[in-house]
Amino acid sequence: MNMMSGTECLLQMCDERHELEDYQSGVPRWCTGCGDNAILAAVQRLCRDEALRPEKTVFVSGIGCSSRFPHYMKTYGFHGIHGRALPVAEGVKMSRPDLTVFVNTGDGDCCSIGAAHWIHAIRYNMNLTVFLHDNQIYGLTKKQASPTSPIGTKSNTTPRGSYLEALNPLAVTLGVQNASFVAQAVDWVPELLFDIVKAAYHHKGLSFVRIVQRCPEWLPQSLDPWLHDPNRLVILNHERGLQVSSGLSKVYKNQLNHDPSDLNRAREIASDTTNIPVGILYHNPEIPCYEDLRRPQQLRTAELTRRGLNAEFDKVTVWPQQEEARAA
Ligand SMILES: Cc1ncc(C[n+]2csc(CCOP(=O)(O)OP(=O)(O)O)c2C)c(N)n1
Ligand code: SF4
Ligand SMILES: [Mg+2]
Repeated sequence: MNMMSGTECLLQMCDERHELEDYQSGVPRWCTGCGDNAILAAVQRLCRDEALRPEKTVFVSGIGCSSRFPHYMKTYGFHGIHGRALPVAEGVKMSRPDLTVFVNTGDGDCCSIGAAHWIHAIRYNMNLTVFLHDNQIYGLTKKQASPTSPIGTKSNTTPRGSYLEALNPLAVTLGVQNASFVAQAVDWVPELLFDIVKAAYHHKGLSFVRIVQRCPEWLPQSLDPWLHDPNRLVILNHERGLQVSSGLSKVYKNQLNHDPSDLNRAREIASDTTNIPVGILYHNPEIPCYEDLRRPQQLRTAELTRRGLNAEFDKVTVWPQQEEARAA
């Protein structure tokens, strides 16, 4: 048996205890009051509380203000291309199922250019934690309407106001086969944001969390009706979902006892566009993850990769004997 010395044991304990600073990298360049700051704080706290090993943790993003997220995490990260965060994350998870993989994507990134990847990622249900930073606008490129912009939004691409009802990311996700965890948070209630992020992390399968996020630069007042009236947030509580603290319950009194295993009720709740439902809409831990179906319990070792590559090269290699045989 491999016995650890006292010093080794102590070193390992120190190694497993992490502080917030162990996950913080650089100074975020987001605007003051941008909801992305609150999301970053919640996720860094999660990493600290769960003692995630930075070298075993990956943040993958697309392009956008929100997609700068991996730069601010002292973990592995991949700031990808617009709309392609999910397939990159799936590739990482497929070849390294031992890593914890998070995805940060914007409403343009996920629901517009990346919409096809979004649908299929839900169906594949790989073990990823996905945060949709939904500020209802293209922030980085300076105010173009996105699919989730409310009808009438004036922007550079819709100067007379957008004509279509906003796409509902919760309803879309809940409509796809194999959706296994769907939740909604708002950036301005940090306690609930953290609880939802934590529940998403603990789900095995694709956790989809839409976070309603403020963009004070381009849509400064758009969320004011919900921000200034706590009763317009419907807090979903349940013994199998979130348990809201008594302190928070004094402020957010509009609460709904919702069993997150009830898909039809989750769909009804998702369709409420007057209020913002906050909490876990749907949770089904029984749906298998694609990586487990494809390669149960098998880690991609260096030897396996070498064998696979050699087999591929062999298919196209022309050996000297074959050349000679062909010439004869
Ligand atoms: C293929 C491609 N098309 C367009 C762009 C330009 N572009 C960069 S970010 C972005 C939209 C970002 O909006 P969103 O995903 O909502 O993120 P936010 O900035 O709001 O966080 C666009 C259109 C690009 N980089 N690549
Ligand atoms: S433009 Fe909007 S989304 Fe981008 S950093 Fe500023 S407030 Fe945040
Ligand atoms: Mg956006």
